[in-house]
Amino acid sequence: MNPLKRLGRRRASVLSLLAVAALVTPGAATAAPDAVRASTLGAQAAQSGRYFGTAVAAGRLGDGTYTGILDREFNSVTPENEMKWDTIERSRGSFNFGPGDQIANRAASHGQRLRGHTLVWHSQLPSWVSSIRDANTLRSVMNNHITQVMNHYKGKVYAWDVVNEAFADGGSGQMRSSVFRDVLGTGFIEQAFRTARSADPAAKLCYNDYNIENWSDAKTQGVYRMVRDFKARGVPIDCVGLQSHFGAGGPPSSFQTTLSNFAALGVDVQITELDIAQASTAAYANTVRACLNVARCTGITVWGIRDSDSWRSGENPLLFDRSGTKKPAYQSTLTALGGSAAAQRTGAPSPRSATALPSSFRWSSSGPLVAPKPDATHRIAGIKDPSVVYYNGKYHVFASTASSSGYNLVYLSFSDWSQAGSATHHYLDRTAIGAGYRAAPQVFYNTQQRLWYLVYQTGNASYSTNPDISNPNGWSAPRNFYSSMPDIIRQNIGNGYWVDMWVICDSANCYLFSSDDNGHLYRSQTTVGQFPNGFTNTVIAAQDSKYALFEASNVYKVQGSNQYLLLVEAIGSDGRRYFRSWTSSSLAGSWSPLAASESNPFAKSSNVTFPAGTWTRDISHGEMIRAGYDQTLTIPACKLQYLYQGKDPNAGGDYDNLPWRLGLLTQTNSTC
Ligand code: 9MR
Repeated sequence: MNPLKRLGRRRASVLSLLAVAALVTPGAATAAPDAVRASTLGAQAAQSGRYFGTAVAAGRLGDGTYTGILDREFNSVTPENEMKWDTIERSRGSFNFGPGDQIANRAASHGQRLRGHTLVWHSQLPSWVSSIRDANTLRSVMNNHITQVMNHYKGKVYAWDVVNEAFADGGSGQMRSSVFRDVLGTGFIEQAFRTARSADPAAKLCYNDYNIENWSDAKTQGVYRMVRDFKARGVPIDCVGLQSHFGAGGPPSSFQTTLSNFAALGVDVQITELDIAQASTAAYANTVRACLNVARCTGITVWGIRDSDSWRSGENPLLFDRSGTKKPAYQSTLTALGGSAAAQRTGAPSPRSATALPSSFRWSSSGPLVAPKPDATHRIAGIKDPSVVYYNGKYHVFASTASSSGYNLVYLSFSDWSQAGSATHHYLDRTAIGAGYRAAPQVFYNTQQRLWYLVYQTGNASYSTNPDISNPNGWSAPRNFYSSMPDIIRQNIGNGYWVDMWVICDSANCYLFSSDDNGHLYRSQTTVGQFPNGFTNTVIAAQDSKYALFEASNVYKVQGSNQYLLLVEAIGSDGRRYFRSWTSSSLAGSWSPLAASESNPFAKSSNVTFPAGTWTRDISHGEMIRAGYDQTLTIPACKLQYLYQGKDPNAGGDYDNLPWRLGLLTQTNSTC
């Protein structure tokens, strides 16, 4: 938003809005990015550089139906039991590599990669090991086992589950009791990883566990702390395996967050033992999408081929039925692996409609969570236009600071919303971003460039970059996306203002949206490779009357679906701010109304309850809490949360001096 334009704006009265018609998209929709659709799981996963694997049982390799599917569909293999301690070293010092070799050699001759599973595990452990009570003996037994097995499979195993399932279920967040922990202490994991690195420096070393998929679980947090500690101290670890044995609902809604947060520590993440009770199409697709949305999620392994091969066969959790026929979940998995581009290109209906957004919304609002913190040199009246990502265990919020003397930016971070009010405000005018007019920030991580971007308005569309989001002093000086205002905007802006720049990328292109406070939403585009340069082809992406399509547009990818969501802030007939919403199957496509009218708004005081007291009638400029933090701006389909600006309904006077505060909406009518 522009500081020069606001006097009297909130008093504007607005004629009734023709809000239900689809927004106009001049010209033909741009073709979806090209992708060649593959017909098998492995080949489709390979298009994004990932593998799709399965657990294999040596005892089934004589079954032609089994091997037929194995060789057709999968490009990675994990021995289900054949590399476990009770098979390989049943008695001390006597190694039996036969069944493991059978799988390893077969995988090599079929061009499938091999995950080694597993070196140190409390289960399927012979009693001669679990009865050792002397630490020196156990240490040398463990180190010898790791070294012998890794030496034997050197060059054949791409990644090893060095330690499996060492953490306890429940609320402790601690390691479970096992002979290794009880005799060697909690340092046994570090010891195992160090031994593994020296045995085969080329293999990726993973920690593998179950029930670590839900981000807030104590077990997840315990494993996260361990990996963070290993990375901080230089203990060798390359990957975390999330087994992902899911119930019928599929992955928890935080699954992608968990994958991203582990990945952000500097490790690969892999889904290592996927199976889902009853194998719903949506649950499988959601799992795949979460992985595809995280650059360092390098592969997915299902824990068996046919339902009859599964350790949970009573729950029919796999992709092929007992006769080896593809189940519906096979198709949704294949489609999800192809990403949205393939589905758009073929025009196929989304098999993931179960995760689509509802067509009306209800919300509950917090009280004001963040207020301005003026100091001697920052006379601030309002905090506005928040942008937020959850990264590395913290919310990182960027916002405009406003007063009648001008606008600039502020950064704060906190680990949960109860601490938002007490967080330190870092004024970004003290950094290379500099003083002067900067407003309406948007933050995301560019995974290709490994850089954070802060997009904001300066009169032009500007950005700064930073390798470390938590370091406010790391931002570069502003640079402009455009050399000057694009012609089409100059021709349509009238008496409006060029505001609220927003960047979102799919796998091929990045798009820059902006508003003109005159009923137009603009869109420019460049390729992912050229970003942040090369924004051209500016078009009117949507238009309506001035107050019906005012400003503060947001565009997101909806997780687990082919939907993009557009929100635009409007001014209602009561003069108050609210949001309208549309969806599209393509960022360059035309937008269809979702909850797009004053009587069925996306978010307005009329569909928000205020259990802590009605502190605002405006639901104004803000951002969704995302499922990740990268340039795809992916949001969950369920239990949406929206950080917004609101203000005392009785406040008046100079628009720039209004007492804006930040509050959080939580969706109350989520159906999933
Ligand atoms: O699928 C495996 C099954 O055949 C074995 O009987 C079982 C023994 O514990 O192990 C199963 O695989 C497990 C894997 O090795 C580790 N994570 C949990 C898996 C399912 O129990």
